[in-house]
Amino acid sequence: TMAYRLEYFDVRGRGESIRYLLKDNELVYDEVLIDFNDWPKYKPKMPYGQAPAFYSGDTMFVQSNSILRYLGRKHDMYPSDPVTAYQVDMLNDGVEDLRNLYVKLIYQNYDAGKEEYVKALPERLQPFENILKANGATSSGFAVGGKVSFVDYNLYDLLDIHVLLSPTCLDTLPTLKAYHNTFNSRPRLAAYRQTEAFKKRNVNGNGKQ
Ligand code: 0HH
Repeated sequence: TMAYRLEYFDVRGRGESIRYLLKDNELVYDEVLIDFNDWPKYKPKMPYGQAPAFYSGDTMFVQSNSILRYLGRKHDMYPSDPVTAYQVDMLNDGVEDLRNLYVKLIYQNYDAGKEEYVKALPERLQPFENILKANGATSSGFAVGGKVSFVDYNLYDLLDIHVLLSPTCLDTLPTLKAYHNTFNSRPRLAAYRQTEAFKKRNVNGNGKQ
C-alpha cells in the first residue's frame, strides 16, 4: 500500500478531523507541519493555493472535505447505499456551514462577535441534535447508519472546538453531549489527544479558541 502524508499547519483547523480519522483507524501517515515562513514554497503547488494537502504515494488530494470523503470511500467509512451516503453528506455539509461561521468569528470578529455567537450556538446546534437523535446515535454512538463514517470525525471536531469556545453549549442537547463524550472516550482518539503533539497544537492560526 502507498504511504500516506498530510501537509498542514500546526493547528487543528481543517486538519484535525483528517488526523482523527487516520489515528482512530490506525492508518499510518507522515505528518508535515508547515512552518508559516515556508508557506510561500508550498502554496504554488496547491491546486487552490491552500492547505491541507494529503498524499497517497505520489497522488495529491486537497480540500479537507474531499480528503475526508476519499479516505471514507477507501477505508469503508462512506456508505455504498445512496440514501445512507446522502445522510452522511447532508450532515457533513451542515458541519461545513457551521465551521465556516466559526472560522469567520475566530479570524474576523472574535472580540466583538463572541457573545452573540455563543448565545446563538444552541439553536445552531439543534439541527445536529435532531438528526443524530433520529439516526439512533445515542444507542449506536455513530452519527449515521449505526457505524462509523467520515462525518463522525468532522462532527466530533466541530463539537469539540465549540465546547472549547463555550463549555456549556451542549448542555441542552443530550444526544450531542453523549456523542461528544463517546468520541472523547474512543481509545485511540483519547490516546492521541494525550500526546504532546496534540496538546501543544493551537486550535486556530491566530491563537484564538
Ligand atoms: N476549503 C478549503 C479546505 O476545506 C479551505 C482551506 C483553507 O482555508 O481545505 N486553508 C487555509 C488554512 S486553514 C490556508 O491554506 C486556517 C489555518 C491558518 C493557520 C495559519 C498559520 C499557522 C501557523 C502555525 N491558508 C493559506 C493561504 O490561503 O495562503
